Amino acid sequence: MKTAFSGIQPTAIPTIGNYLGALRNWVALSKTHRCVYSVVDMHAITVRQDPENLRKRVREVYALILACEPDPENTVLYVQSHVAAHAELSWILSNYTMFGELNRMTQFKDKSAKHADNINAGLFTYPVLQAADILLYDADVVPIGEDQKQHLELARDIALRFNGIYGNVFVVPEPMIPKTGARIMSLLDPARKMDKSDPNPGGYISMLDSRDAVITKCRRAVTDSGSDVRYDPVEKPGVSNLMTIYAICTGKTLEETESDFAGSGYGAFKTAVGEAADALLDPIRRRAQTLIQSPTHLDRLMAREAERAHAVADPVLRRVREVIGLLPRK
Ligand code: ATP
Ligand code: LTN
Repeated sequence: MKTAFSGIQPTAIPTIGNYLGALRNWVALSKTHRCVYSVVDMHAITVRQDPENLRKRVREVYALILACEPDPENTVLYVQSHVAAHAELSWILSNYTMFGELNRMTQFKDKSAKHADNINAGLFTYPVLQAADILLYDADVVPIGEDQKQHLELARDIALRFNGIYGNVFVVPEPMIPKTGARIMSLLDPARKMDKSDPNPGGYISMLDSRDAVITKCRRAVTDSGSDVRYDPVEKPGVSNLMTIYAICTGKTLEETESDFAGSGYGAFKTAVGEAADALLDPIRRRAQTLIQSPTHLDRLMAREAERAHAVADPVLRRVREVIGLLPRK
């Protein structure tokens, strides 16, 4: 069985963008791969977090992933900071990553602009920790949205550089980016990606939004002038984004979506998008709400899963320590 690894930040409740771009594939891969999935709390602290809120979010995001029902036989789901090997490998790999490489990362540039008062070193070295996450589990494939492609390429470059010096220590991972849904755009600004940390909640559909909120947000989504429901991301980015959401939620093609709404106008179309999104999210939301009510159960699961993750990561870390010449730890 090949291995898949991916992570999600507990910065906010995941959105339908996170689901369609990434989580949906996490679940699909769990049928055919050994999967290791992580709530990456150490990545989340590159942006200032309220401690109480962070604890709450980690449990909520963990519950939401469980509620998406990846196959438990093949899946390890753990909290990143519970496995110390991530921090250690990240430090080691930072010595095999060039300043110029990190300086080209568009996520760093975007987040620096957004958090101009806190452009810290962790924000800069964030992709090194991400490379450590992936390489620690000998991952063959990494299911992600389009925005993470550049980080994955860097992780591959680091692995190849390291292997070039020390032999085949790391598996070089491949990204898995879906053909549709890899970049769901904001409902209020179709030029920007839908972001779970958007200060305006009207821009995203959270996976825990109520049915009413989902439908209202879709009805208020920015569309384009004209009235035909036609897929054209350049001329009609707002409508095309809603069509993508509708098509994936209902399992229809974009052509079928176009013909379903021929001549019906934007009003009816937007309501139908909201209903389709709600139908997809409703069972996940219900399961997640039940799990969130039992924090002690979640904490017990997290402890068990951290041990399982540690058992995979530790031999890889030992391999790395040995090839670079660190004396073994007794
Ligand atoms: P933040 O706003 O805190 O940076 P985010 O919404 O970008 O969060 P992440 O936790 O960074 O979410 O990403 C989790 C996964 O979801 C990643 O694989 C990422 O590529 C994917 N993803 C994020 N936003 C979108 C989107 N708008 N469309 C499709 N996939 C997305
Ligand atoms: N950087 C990613 C989250 C992330 C990740 C990973 C994704 C951290 N570690 C390892 C895939 C593999 C993000 O911002 N979406």
